[in-house]
Amino acid sequence: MSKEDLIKRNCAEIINEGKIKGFMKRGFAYCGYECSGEIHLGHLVTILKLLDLQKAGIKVKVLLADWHTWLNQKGDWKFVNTQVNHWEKGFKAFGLKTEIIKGTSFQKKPDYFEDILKLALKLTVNRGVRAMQEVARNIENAKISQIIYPLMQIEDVKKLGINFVVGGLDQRKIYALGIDQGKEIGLQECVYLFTPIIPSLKGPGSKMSSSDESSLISIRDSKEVIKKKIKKAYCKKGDKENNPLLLIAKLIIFSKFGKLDVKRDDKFGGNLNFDSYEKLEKAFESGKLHSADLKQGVAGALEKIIAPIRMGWK
Ligand code: STL
Repeated sequence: MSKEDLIKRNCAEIINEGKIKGFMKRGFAYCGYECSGEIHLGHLVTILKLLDLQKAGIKVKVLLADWHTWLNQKGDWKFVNTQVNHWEKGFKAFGLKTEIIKGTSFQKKPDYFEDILKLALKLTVNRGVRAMQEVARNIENAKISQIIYPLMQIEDVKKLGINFVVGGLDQRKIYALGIDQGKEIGLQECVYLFTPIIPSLKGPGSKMSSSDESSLISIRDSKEVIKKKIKKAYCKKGDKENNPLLLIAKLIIFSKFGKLDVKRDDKFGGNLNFDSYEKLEKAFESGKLHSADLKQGVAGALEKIIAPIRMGWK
């Protein structure tokens, strides 16, 4: 796979795709994270995208957005600081060669704040709230802090000198604000790489979310817990759009290993080895691959991915 294809693979949407080549020689990539709750497979999708960028020769930064976490009402500073320490340990365990930056380490400068106010002057309250629709806690009672939040996210891109912005598709409306109003603060041009959202293990309607333990698989889950959660997961034949296991296979397992092996008893036709996601999807759709076997294969591969991270964490 070419470096450009590596950067582009598995994205739900790319903005400014034509600029990828130009930025490849000198670009920086980043992804920001609120630090609260478990690091789960949804986060792993963006981390693997950062790894793709790193393999393509691009320098990577991870932002632990402590101030954003606090602004989004996730907890007080005692909570946020404890979480940031956890998350830092987690990220170190991934093997990303990255600079890990705490938001408050650069966001407290006067010129950062001045840019926030320049953006605030141009953006309606309405649009600010809409941008936060998929991210904000308790959006029905949005606090002013939660519309300051997206403005800061845009300014982060400027201050960190980023050319490749990585985020889940739920971040799209926030960065779109920056694309529209970035000229107010002299925001540089960027490639935006949005990754798909992994649905909840419980099935359609919600995403894998740090605030719902049964929706997610955490990088701290034991082998047994992974097995148990996968066994219970939504996996309806014929519904390939909302199937969390297929998406986990595509975005995480194939991204990491390029294959998926399913152990199966001889009396059910013996082991299956898939060397592309497309083949796996076809086999599942046609009924050749049974839900229980898909689950066993996914659980086994996830344990291989998570075991070293879990170990590194301790
Ligand atoms: C969430 C959940 C999550 C990540 C984020 C938000 C992203 C936050 C962020 C903050 C500042 C930035 C970039 C991203 O500059 O997993 O609710």
